[in-house]
Amino acid sequence: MNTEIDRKWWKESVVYQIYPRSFYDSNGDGTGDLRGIIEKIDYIASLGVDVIWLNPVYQSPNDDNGYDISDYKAIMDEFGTMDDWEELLQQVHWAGMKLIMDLVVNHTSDEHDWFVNARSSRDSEYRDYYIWRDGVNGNPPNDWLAHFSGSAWEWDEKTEQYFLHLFTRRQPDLNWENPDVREEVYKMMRWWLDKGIDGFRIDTINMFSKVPGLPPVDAADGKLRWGGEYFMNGPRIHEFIHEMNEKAIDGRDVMTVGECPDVTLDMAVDYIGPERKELNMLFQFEHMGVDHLSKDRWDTRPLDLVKFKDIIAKWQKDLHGRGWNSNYLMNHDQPRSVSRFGDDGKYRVESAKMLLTFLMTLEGTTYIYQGEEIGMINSGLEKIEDYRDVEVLNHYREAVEAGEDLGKVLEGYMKMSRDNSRTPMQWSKAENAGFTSGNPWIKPGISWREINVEADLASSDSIIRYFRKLTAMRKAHLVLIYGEFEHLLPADEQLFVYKRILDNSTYLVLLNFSADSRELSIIPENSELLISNYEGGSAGKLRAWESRVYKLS
Ligand code: ISL
Ligand code: CA
Repeated sequence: MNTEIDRKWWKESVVYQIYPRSFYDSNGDGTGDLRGIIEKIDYIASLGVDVIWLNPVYQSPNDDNGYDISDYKAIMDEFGTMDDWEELLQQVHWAGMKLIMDLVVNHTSDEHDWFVNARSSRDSEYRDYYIWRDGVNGNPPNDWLAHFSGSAWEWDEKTEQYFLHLFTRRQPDLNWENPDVREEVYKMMRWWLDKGIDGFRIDTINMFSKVPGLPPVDAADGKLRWGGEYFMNGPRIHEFIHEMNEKAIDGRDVMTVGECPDVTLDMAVDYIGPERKELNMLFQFEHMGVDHLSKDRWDTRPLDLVKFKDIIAKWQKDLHGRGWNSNYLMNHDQPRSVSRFGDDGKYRVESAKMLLTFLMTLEGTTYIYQGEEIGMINSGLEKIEDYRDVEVLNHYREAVEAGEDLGKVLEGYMKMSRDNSRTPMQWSKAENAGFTSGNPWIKPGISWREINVEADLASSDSIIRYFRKLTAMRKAHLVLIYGEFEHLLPADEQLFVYKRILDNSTYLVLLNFSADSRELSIIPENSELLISNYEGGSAGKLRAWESRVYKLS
């Protein structure tokens, strides 16, 4: 008897994430734009991906590269016009793909009309769209630390109150307790959906509901502290998301994926369990923490592979039948996956292919970030002048003030900063990686002359061609999408080995996460090798960063 599988297009999709500012510049002003994406649609479609996720393209003063939105219904001037966007949507659809938009509604820009109005007077009809409080003895209302340094509260001179901002001071938090705010958001979502988009990636969705009273973490010593427990997964969060689903999403054949830092597996089921009618999927961050000692982005340690495997296996097994995974190794907030989980030197090509094999053989929807298909490595920006990310710039200012060892600080940025993934997509060995004919808004990463789309396609060892095989393979073998995950050799410190099982079909995935070769004894004789990142067999041995997928039965 065959297991009933609940097939959905978004479960079978590979999502390709585009950071428009850095993808392709069509008019030589140094900034990527919508027409640039339109020019590259054939390339994207050729990869065999199904959905494009666009990072924010709305009007924004760009304090946080578009995550500070001043008009939800307008396109950022640098990126083009609404007509360009309409054309992009149409062309994506013509190419047989879908388009999802980034929805950023935990906060707006301080230049959004609502906020401009809200801060004009305590009596403004928009005052309650945001979160205002009096100070406490001349200090901010509580000790919460903002994500990108400093207090999460900003003093407003004119109306003499503080407003809350979990991110930069130019990203005031919306007050989700206010039903008018929620209605505005749902109305705006419907407006975009009516244009024919295929869903949303929803930014920081688990931060909408704050604990009433906004309690301090520890009022005693006046230090700033991480207040996550008071603004993540707050008391009304499920009510809000359920309502959002009901009022904007339900009844439409679209997908939603919510970004949820600090969500545990137990919590995840409440967000994505199908019967909950909240979200289809979420991005969890547990595996992004395995090379960290604390919540601090710069506080790193070597990758612990056993722990990494453990986390992945847990999400694979425990969500099976209860929710749907989102599998990713990087995005615009993370360093390059090859530099972080693979080998960005000698075995760059092998390890890039191995990591893609990993992403494409897990249960769940696969998310690939621009450049991952050519094994782009970290940017290698050595000077603070070369950085653009507000997170880095704020942190650096504090590090200077605190008299920290700036050499060390910069090393940290080279390893972990978000600009590692934000330098231009590397198209060719032409000046500026073929990204722009002008002056790029951020320098290309140091590797562009060797690592680029043109060079990759010219190579007999092409990662792109390997990735195309992976996308085709995944479509041809539903087991790779829906099959149950069985973890083998969990304590092995080099190999990640697992089976995928659906009814009578069993597949075996062998991944070498190291440069050392290893003898193998687990491959049955009559198995069929579906794909490997090495040419030519070596049956009894897994070579450096080798990956293989077998069909056992
Ligand atoms: O990157 C992170 C963990 O490594 C997160 O803490 C991240 O900052 C957080 O998940 C929120 O990210 C999102 O919202 C931010 C924006 O700067 C990010 O680019 C976006 O992905 C504020 O809108
Ligand atoms: Ca441009």
